[in-house]
Amino acid sequence: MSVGESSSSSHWGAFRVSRDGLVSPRPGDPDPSPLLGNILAQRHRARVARPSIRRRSAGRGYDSYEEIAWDDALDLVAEALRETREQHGDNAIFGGSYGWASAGRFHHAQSQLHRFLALGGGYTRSRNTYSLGASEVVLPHIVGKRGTYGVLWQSTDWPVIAEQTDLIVAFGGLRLSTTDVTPGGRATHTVRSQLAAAKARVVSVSPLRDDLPAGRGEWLPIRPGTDVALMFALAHQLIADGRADLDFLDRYTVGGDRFVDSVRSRTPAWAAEICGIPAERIVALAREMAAGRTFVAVSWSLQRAPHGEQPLWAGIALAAVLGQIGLPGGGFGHGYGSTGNTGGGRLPYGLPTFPQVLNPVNDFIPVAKIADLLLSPGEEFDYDGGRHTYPDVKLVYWAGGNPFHHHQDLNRLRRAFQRPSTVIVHEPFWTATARHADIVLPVTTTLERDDLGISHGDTHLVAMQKAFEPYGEARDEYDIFGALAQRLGYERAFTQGRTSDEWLRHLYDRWRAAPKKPFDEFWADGEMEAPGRRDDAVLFADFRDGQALDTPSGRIELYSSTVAGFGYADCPGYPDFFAPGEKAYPLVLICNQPRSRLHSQLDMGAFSQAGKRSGREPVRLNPGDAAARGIADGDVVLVRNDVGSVLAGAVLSEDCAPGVAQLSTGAWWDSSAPEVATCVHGNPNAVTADVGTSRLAQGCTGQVTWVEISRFEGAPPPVVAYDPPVGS
Ligand SMILES: Nc1nc2c(c(=O)[nH]1)N[C@H]1C(S)=C(S)[C@@H](COP(=O)(O)OP(=O)(O)OC[C@H]3O[C@@H](n4cnc5c(=O)[nH]c(N)nc54)[C@H](O)[C@@H]3O)O[C@H]1N2
Ligand SMILES: Nc1nc2c(c(=O)[nH]1)N[C@H]1C(S)=C(S)[C@@H](COP(=O)(O)OP(=O)(O)OC[C@H]3O[C@@H](n4cnc5c(=O)[nH]c(N)nc54)[C@H](O)[C@@H]3O)O[C@H]1N2
Ligand SMILES: [Mo]
Repeated sequence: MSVGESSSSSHWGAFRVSRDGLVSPRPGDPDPSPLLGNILAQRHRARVARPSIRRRSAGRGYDSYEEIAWDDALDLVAEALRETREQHGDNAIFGGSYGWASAGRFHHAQSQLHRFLALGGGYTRSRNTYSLGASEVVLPHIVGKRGTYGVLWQSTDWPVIAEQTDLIVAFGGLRLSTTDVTPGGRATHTVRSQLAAAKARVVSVSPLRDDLPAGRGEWLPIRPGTDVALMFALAHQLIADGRADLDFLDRYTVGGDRFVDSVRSRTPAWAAEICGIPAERIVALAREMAAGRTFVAVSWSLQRAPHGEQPLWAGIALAAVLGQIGLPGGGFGHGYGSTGNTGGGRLPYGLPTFPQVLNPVNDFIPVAKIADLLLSPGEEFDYDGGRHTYPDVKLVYWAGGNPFHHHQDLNRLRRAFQRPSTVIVHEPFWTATARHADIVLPVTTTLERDDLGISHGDTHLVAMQKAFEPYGEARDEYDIFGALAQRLGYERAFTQGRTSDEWLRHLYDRWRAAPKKPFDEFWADGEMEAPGRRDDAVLFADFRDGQALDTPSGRIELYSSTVAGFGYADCPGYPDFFAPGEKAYPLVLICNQPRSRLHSQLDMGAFSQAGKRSGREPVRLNPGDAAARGIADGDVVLVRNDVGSVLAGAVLSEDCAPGVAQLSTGAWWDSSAPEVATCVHGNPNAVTADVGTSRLAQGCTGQVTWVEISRFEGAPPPVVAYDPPVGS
């Protein structure tokens, strides 16, 4: 590193900050992410400068804030926690606090909060993720717990695919902008080069053409929500052609015979009607799949939708019919265009993370049931074969997430957030969630503290070095929780007597990576190559070689008597096709991940702002659909349905299949003109429905909704989402 330069990292990659405060990519990253263009917005005026409390006049989400001294704010928070525990019990505190927070293993907001709350008596938590809600619950029934870990976090590595695979059939595509991001960051972006180097032909089955880089393969536009029909028809054709691997089904699966029977009537002609892909194209694709080494890739997005369990199960069934599961470059994979480290190697040791303690409270919610939890205390819900009860939550504590970005049906969530007695939020920024808190505590960003950056399978450990003094009076989460624990009488248990600096050295020293530089040398170099990394894994190779899965049968369960025993009509014990059904609105709205930022983070950053249209989030639609509605490129449009409405800037694009529109997530919710729209800026969760995938997983279904789009007449209201609600 040059003199005065500091090293840092983010979920979208490692970078350097010069003495003058300029950001440049980590020199060793061959394909750095353009999202680095947002980094300097960490110093934007939308920051929370001082602890703030809500002026209680209109209700959460409507009020302005008053700044107070740190000691007073900490006293208030400590008192609220003590009172809630004493009067209502530990499970009256909801500390799920879902969200991505920032890269950095020590100052990771949720790890800090969970350790703090667990040591104080516990908290109601959330299970699973918005990313993979359906997969995390259904996969263990299909391939067992270990198999699930393999599918989600190891999988077949890209170099193996690049060398061995003849055909990748990518349901949901292989979207490169999504692979910019890896939870925890990644020092080296390699998906683009590996996809370019792969010999395979790629068929992208997706509603959007640019879910695959231009020129890299064939686009098969599909009606969203109908992939299972296509998978069944492909399986049907393989069987009809005598190309199904019946030996594999017999030896390695249970329910293979049942599956073969069930797709007998699922002809290509049947599927064509449903999914919009011509029958002869389906027949030809099945034959191409049988002709060589074929990899069936299913993106995470497919399961973030109603009945999201099914594309997983049907995709595995299709790969099982091909019989190449466990062969190099064949079989099944999940999330290859969803994150930068799927198929991105593995390290033979864990990561240097902040240690957690056992949470003594057992109450939980499936993560996307947050509004139901707050609205319906005492009510029962189904989850993975169990019946559970929502506890009566009185205090919500959120650090490192933005539910008023990430949850569906934001108006309903706002109603839910009126219910608890106390809402506490830690945020660097005045996000929509901070604006629903009673007490907002300002926290530092990654540029304002030292930390360690690394993710699963990463190539390097990155020194994350403080480049700026904290903004305003912002503090590190560690210091905030230390001060609260001190007030509550368990400071020593929380800190173990270490300062932040001492923790960093401690985590580094006990980290199992070997060989390892001395800490000071690593810190001066700014990084250290992760020793012993490998990227030659083949998913389920050991299973094919005879090692049983940890399912009840030891095999892949294409029929699960466990799931069948739950008796859920919306998720039976085998893969099934559920038609999206008749909709009251004509356009499918794809609410995918933004290419210009991570979720709602740094939406005010230069790269995110450059992608806006007419000052709003761009909504893309097919030129034919636009013409039919008198919409021109650049028009401000109203996107609406029964849930709500949202303004956005129209972008006409042949990359959207007819009937498909696309509005990415993450524009900051702006509810300043409710007479015009639920959000005047472009957050799609103004119009998504708050329903789970099924009674099995109860996962997030925010990926798709159905809408009408029209030109907005007149002068649209200004976007004020980045203006802090502080002052008179
Ligand atoms: N419609 C629809 N909705 C979706 C999705 C979809 O496909 N469609 N996708 C879903 C998915 S997969 C996900 S993962 C979620 C993402 O939802 P979130 O993870 O909640 O979204 P982020 O914008 O990353 O929110 C992280 C917040 O943490 C704050 N933060 C950063 N660093 C720190 C820190 O050190 N301390 C504290 N206290 N705060 C910090 C940031 O400012 C930001 O406000 O969205 C979900 N929502
Ligand atoms: N740049 C950037 N990258 C990110 C993120 C981000 O916010 N920004 N978020 C990260 C997170 S938290 C996650 S969980 C992952 C998510 O990874 P994914 O879930 O894979 O990503 P999405 O962009 O939501 O969806 C990918 C594509 O799926 C297609 N799709 C949607 N519905 C259907 C369908 O019914 N059938 C078919 N065949 N295709 C469909 C859409 O065209 C969409 O572009 O991305 C990660 N990467
Ligand atoms: Mo996610």
